Amino acid sequence: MRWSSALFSALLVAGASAVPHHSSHHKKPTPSSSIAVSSSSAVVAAAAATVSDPPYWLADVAHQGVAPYATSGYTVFRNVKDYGATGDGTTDDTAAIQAAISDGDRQSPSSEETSTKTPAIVYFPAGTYVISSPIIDYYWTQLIGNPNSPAILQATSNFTGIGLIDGDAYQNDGNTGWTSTNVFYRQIRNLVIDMTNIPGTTAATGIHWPTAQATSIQNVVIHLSTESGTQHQGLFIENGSAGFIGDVIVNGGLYGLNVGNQQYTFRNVTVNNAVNGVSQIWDWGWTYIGLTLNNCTNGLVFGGSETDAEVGGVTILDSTITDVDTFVNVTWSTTATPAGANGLILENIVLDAVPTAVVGPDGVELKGGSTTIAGWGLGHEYTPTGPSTLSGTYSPVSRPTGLAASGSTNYYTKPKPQYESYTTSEVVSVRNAGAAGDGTTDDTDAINDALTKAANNGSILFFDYGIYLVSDTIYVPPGSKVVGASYPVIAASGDAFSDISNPYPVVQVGKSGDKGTVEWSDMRVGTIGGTAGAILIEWNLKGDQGSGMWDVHTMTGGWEGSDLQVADCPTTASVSSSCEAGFLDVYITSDAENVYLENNWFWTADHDIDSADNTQLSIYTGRGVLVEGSNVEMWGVSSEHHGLYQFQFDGATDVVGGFFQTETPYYQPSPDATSGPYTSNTTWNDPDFSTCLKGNCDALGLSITGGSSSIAMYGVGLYSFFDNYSTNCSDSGGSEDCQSEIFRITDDVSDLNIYGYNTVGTTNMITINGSSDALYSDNVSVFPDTIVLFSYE
Ligand SMILES: *[C@@H]1O[C@H](CO)[C@@H](O)[C@H](O)[C@H]1NC(C)=O
Ligand SMILES: *[C@@H]1O[C@H](CO)[C@@H](O)[C@H](O)[C@H]1NC(C)=O
Ligand SMILES: *[C@@H]1O[C@H](CO)[C@@H](O)[C@H](O)[C@H]1NC(C)=O
Ligand SMILES: *[C@@H]1O[C@H](CO)[C@@H](O)[C@H](O)[C@H]1NC(C)=O
Ligand SMILES: *[C@@H]1O[C@H](CO)[C@@H](O)[C@H](O)[C@H]1NC(C)=O
Ligand SMILES: *[C@@H]1O[C@H](CO)[C@@H](O)[C@H](O)[C@H]1NC(C)=O
Ligand SMILES: *[C@@H]1O[C@H](CO)[C@@H](O)[C@H](O)[C@H]1NC(C)=O
Ligand SMILES: *[C@@H]1O[C@H](CO)[C@@H](O)[C@H](O)[C@H]1NC(C)=O
Ligand SMILES: *[C@@H]1O[C@H](CO)[C@@H](O)[C@H](O)[C@H]1NC(C)=O
Ligand SMILES: *[C@@H]1O[C@H](CO)[C@@H](O)[C@H](O)[C@H]1NC(C)=O
Ligand SMILES: CC(=O)N[C@H]1CO[C@H](CO)[C@@H](O)[C@@H]1O
Repeated sequence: MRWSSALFSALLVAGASAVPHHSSHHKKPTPSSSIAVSSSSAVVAAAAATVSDPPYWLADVAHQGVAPYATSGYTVFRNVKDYGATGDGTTDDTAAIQAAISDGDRQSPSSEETSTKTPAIVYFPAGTYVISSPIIDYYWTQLIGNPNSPAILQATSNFTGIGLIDGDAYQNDGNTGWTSTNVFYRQIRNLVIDMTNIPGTTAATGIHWPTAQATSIQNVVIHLSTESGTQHQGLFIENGSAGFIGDVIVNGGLYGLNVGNQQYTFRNVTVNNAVNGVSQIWDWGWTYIGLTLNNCTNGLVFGGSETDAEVGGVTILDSTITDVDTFVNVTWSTTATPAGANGLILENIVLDAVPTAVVGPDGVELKGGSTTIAGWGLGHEYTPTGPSTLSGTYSPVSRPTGLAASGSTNYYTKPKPQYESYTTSEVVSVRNAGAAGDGTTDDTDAINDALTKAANNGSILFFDYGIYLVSDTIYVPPGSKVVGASYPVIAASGDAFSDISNPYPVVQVGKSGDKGTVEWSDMRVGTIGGTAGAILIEWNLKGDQGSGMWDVHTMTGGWEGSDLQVADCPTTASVSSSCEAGFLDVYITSDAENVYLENNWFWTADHDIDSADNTQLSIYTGRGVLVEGSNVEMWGVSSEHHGLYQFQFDGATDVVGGFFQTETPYYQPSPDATSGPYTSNTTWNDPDFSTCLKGNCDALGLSITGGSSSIAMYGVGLYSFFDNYSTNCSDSGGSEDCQSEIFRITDDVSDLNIYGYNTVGTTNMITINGSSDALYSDNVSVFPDTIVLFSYE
């Protein structure tokens, strides 16, 4: 996430005069060229009558969140009506909403400061809120409406600015307030954004969202002008390292989505009646699952050009395209440069009245019609018959029944549960159950007791915001529904977790043999001080389909109260046990079945969020995510800065997911994966680093071993930016030798398919049984190196 080299050759910014022009070969309309306000085209909606706010437990429960490191009396939960917003459809509520967001000692984009100390939920009761200028989002903020009657945020006809909600506002110096790749822990959900009062000829943006990991937009509808010549756009993302967006609908506009970012996972996003469904400005990789485009002129259009690619790759699966002239317009051609860029994967796509499926500089690449695309792609492929160029059909994997949606050819997916029909009597507050959440009191017993009681009577166990210190394992029994307010943290501390030779779980979801369902959302698990033996999340549950974690993250170090900050673990210090803070982040054991992960970021801090300048630090953890179980889905999952590997699949079966994103620790190879503090242990089937390919022996991004079978990954990015804190090895046009290898297959792995595979700073892209299978230099792409399809039988 923190990556600060100026490496993009071109990015474009459209939609508001406030934004300076970046040099760009994309020509997008700007207000100066397109303002032509026509009152006849402005549809001014009649003022909505004030609507009552139906019950919603999250709004109706007692609000007892405590942020231990904020100023005293700091309020976590803010109802915009308590700050004077009316939601009456006529009063301008902009200032009142902004007051609700900014109240307290919070970090605004103009401060350029990041902070874990001042979390907030800003709640919008049902109603229509008139908005005349952008709502400026602050750090660590969740903007949440009522799922039973989502609030409408309605732009005035003379609204100006980039985004009715601006997630990272441009400042006077021409830059966004925060470095987009450091914008973590944000959420927008259950809102309707209505831009239709703004004349179509005026550029307008629903949400401006240049963000990074652990961010999401869910259950949001954006209405844009459908007038001829409309200049509206729904989502505008020009930068960042994200992230997840799901269950979003955009109606109208020049662009439904105008988006560029290192990587993203979009699940169940619909664009209706736009000129361009998706403008893919730039990316390294991107996963769309469940994309629906209806009645658009162009479906998805690649940025860049045949001679100057901007798109590394796009993977689209389980999608439905209807009444669209051209589904995908690529910049790929047989002679396009760089040769490895412009990857495209289309799998299980239903076309209805789509004359052209794929077009590019060479003309029509795939005809359309009313048909289903089983599997089709463009780019470099590596299959058991060797490397070649894919430009046509491929045989899609046969999907395991355990991963299929019932009665459908699609993969099973499940939005984050919001329990919208629950009443407050079905919610148990962990604070009421005796937990203090103050970062110092031992809350182990109170939490364990509350979990058992809530699971026994079917209640939600609600974690009001807090830092919940635990000294022993938290056991989450079958039947649990656990929800946090603005990502409270369960933080492991003490002797039980400190022995590197006796790894010990912090949160244990089910014990061996437990069956049932667990749903867990909007929380973090972390550690305090030296906790070399901590397994942050251990999942043993033999679950029902739909058991899982949504927006549950690990955060090891880099936050106030963790005792793992800059003063504790500076990059200049030698390795010491006080900065060894995790044995393994997530362990999905061989007992586990049916585990659904969506939007999870398993992070060992590379910098201190609560330091003034996001100062880098060196915290040592062993392993990222170890999967031994079966029927595992992972949509939008990142694992970063663990010493031995980020993801290992060991004897795992029937796994699907994407986008998988990783980063190697910045301190490596000083020390590297052979020299600790965590070293390869055969008990844990760790990768054997005695056999590294020549060059740096750094942590693997992805290891697949131990007889794993039936694994399909739709979008993977394994990044190694640093070598002993220098980016020289990954700089654009550089040597790509931060490490020698990053993805290993060992043992009798079978039925492995990887689509849209990217690496950064790595000489050998794939290692099979100790031999290199693919060199970066053969697959040079935009910034990363890209292989569009890798299959291994
Ligand atoms: C995008 O973000 C990167 C990394 O944070 C930064 O270096 C770059 O300047 C940004 N680009 C623009 C156009 O803002
Ligand atoms: C926007 O229009 C409203 C009424 O339609 C008016 O009160 C307000 O002054 C206008 N704002 C600007 C900035 O022109
Ligand atoms: C997709 O999102 C819409 C709301 O935007 C929701 O009604 C629908 O159930 C979702 N579909 C799936 C498959 O999750
Ligand atoms: C298709 O989209 C256009 C432009 O937004 C709109 O005018 C038209 O009504 C839409 N057609 C249908 C059938 O919805
Ligand atoms: C595809 O995009 C190119 C470049 O923007 C454009 O010139 C061409 O007309 C587009 N093709 C179609 C069929 O829309
Ligand atoms: C469930 O148990 C908790 C804790 O004992 C109690 O506070 C709550 O009222 C119970 N809820 C129901 C619906 O029985
Ligand atoms: C390997 O792991 C086991 C079990 O966690 C532990 O007992 C043993 O000490 C470890 N070995 C080394 C060399 O760290
Ligand atoms: C890593 O960088 C530091 C600071 O530049 C330097 O002192 C150290 O020798 C380097 N280590 C290695 C192994 O190159
Ligand atoms: C990185 O490259 C720059 C420019 O070539 C050079 O000055 C610097 O010493 C290099 N840093 C390291 C750590 O090699
Ligand atoms: C890798 O080794 C395994 C045995 O451990 C073997 O089954 C497999 O065929 C080998 N793969 C290749 C490509 O050599
Ligand atoms: C497998 C494959 O297509 N390799 C190509 C990689 O890119 C170089 C140029 O960048 C080509 O020469 C290779 O043929």
